[in-house]
Amino acid sequence: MLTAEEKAAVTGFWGKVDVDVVGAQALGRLLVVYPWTQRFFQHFGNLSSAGAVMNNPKVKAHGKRVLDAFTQGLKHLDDLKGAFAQLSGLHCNKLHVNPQNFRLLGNVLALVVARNFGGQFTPNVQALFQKVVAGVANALAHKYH
Ligand code: HEG
Repeated sequence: MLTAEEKAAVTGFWGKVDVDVVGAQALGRLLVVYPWTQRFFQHFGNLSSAGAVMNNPKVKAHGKRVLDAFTQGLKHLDDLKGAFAQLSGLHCNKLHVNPQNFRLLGNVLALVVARNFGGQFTPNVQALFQKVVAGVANALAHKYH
């Protein structure tokens, strides 16, 4: 999917990203901008307004968890399907998350990263990052049946 040089550019950039902050913001914004995604997180408590979502500690913690898994996946850019096979099965069989949502999250993530790391998120890295989030979304959707 990516050359060795491209992989180094993406992972080098990602190393500068504060995963806790970006994860919390990305999941929060997903829930605010695409409110139907809240149905999967009813048990997270107060999601009644944008402010409530963005400050919800469970949203923050889960955003970090999601991005930690995403970060792990970046170590396997040549085998994203293998890296995300188990999580794909879980999201399909147990969580029943529509895989379209992985693409939405990927887009929101790119926006949040651009906002927080604009200067370093050069057009070259942005293009590579788009490929990576698309690859991750694809891999997470792979075990759906
Ligand atoms: Mg998912 C749980 C990763 C997108 C809804 N997600 C999890 C877990 C991980 C994870 C690591 C914990 C699994 C476990 O319990 O062992 N999620 C993950 C990634 C991505 C993603 C890497 C995309 C990059 N998830 C995603 C999206 C939705 C969603 C888009 C819904 C809109 N995930 C979801 C739910 C749970 C997890 C509802 C269970 C949360 C809980 O009840 O604690």
